[in-house]
Amino acid sequence: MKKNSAVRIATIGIMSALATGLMFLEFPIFPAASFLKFDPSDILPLLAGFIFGPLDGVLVLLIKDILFYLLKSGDIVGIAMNFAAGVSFLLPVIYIYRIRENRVFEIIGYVVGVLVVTGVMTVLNMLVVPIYWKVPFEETLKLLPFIAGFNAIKFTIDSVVNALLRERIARIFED
Ligand code: RBF
Repeated sequence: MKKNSAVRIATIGIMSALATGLMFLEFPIFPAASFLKFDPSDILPLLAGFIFGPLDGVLVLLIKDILFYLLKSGDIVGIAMNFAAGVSFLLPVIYIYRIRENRVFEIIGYVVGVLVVTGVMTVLNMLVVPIYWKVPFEETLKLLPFIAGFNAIKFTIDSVVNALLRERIARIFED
């Protein structure tokens, strides 16, 4: 797919703005770990990654997180965790899809992406939560099922929505 750079830059801008808006819909899934908030905004970086490439996906994610930090959150730790989760999901999905651009590799990508983000964020939370919330490590361990469950649910939903939308949206950009 050939992409003209003005279209690419404009689309990245629109996708970043839309993603920022979607992030405002955030809500907690588990009352026991209410700092973990679900929002559907990571679908846009993923779409950008499929259409333009992995680095453009990361760019949409970064712009979304910076804008959300400035407009609403003000919490650099939460934003950094959101970014870390987005990247550790997006990169495996896109790089696996690029091995063979077909439905099978797309699905393998989603499965590996969900496993990678769940593993990475579980470890990261074990390191960050005791410092961020000033709770002992044993208390943090009790949150482990919620942290793993949260990431698995969030990124499975993103995968399903992306799988349903991706081709229709990518078609708009075909020359
Ligand atoms: N977002 C994720 O998608 N996965 C995570 O594992 C995750 N862990 C977080 C841990 C802490 C301590 C905080 C403060 C936030 C975390 N977030 C995570 C981001 C959170 O869900 C939300 O998107 C941001 O806090 C912005 O409101």
